[in-house]
Amino acid sequence: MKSVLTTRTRLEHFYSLEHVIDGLQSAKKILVLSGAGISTSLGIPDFRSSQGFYAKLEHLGLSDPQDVFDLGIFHTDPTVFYLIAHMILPPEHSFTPMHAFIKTLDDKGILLRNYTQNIDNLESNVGINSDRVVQCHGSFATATCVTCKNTIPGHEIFECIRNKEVAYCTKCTKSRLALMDKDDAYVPESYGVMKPDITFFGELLPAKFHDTINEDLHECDLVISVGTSLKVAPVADIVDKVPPSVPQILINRDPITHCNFDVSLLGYCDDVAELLERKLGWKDEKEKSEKFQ
Ligand code: CNA
Repeated sequence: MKSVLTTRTRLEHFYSLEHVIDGLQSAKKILVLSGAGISTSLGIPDFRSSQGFYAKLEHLGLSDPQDVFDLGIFHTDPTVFYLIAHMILPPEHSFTPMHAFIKTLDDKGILLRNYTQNIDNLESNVGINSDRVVQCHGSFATATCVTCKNTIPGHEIFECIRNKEVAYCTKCTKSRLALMDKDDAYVPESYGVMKPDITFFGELLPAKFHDTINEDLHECDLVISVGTSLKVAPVADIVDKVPPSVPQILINRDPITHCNFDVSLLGYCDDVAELLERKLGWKDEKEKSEKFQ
């Protein structure tokens, strides 16, 4: 395993891996902040790594790779999004060992909430209780027509995404064609276009985020940030709002220097998940229960 254990002492909650294990054993309300790094082992690129999505977009000549997720640009030219969305299309039934670790926290009744910045909906694939998950940037689970607001299951537009074709609303087809037939009618580029319900730049975060975050910050007794560069607000701001008495752990491939964690477990998060499950005895528990099933 490539993992390195580094500790940056904030309030001296943790010094070593053993302290992390003790912390996990005694915690009752764990808040998990997750990001793209927990899904990269399934081949979904993250955004900011050297092999990440933004690096892959350089050839498109966009002034800013974030333009792909800009609401204004989507409305004027939805092809920008539909040309590249296949690169981050989630697998429909998979999840990673780190997702399974978070699900174990839920099964043990010690997951207060998983605030995920991911849009791949893998929290649902692994079966984390939906009440315990806040998909802060929405997800591919559903898609909505920008014109008539008809919402459909996200997988219904996956074929268009794979074919790099714009997906249109079936309910709006008639009116769109009728408009296009009129010589002098202005038909907006996004008329009847289906937009996956992921939060674009320029859109509000889902209400659930605002409904739960303040109380969760008050209640949590341990925070784990995992697979995230913590560069996108407001999720990135959560770590600064955690009460100083609450210990914070980072699990990430790259160090994060702009936030204060009590301990950073640096390495591939699936390896760290496995290490923690082994040290906590959860791996043995799982194997035993599988044997008796
Ligand atoms: P980011 O800024 O790309 O950062 C990812 C972080 O994960 C980096 O610090 C990496 O070091 C780390 N990392 C990458 N692979 C691993 C690994 N195997 N183990 C441990 N750490 C790893 O992504 P953020 O999530 O911080 O940024 C928020 C964006 C990313 C949100 O708006 C998401 O919608 C968006 N995003 C989501 C997905 C997805 O849903 N899977 C994919 C790509 C981007």
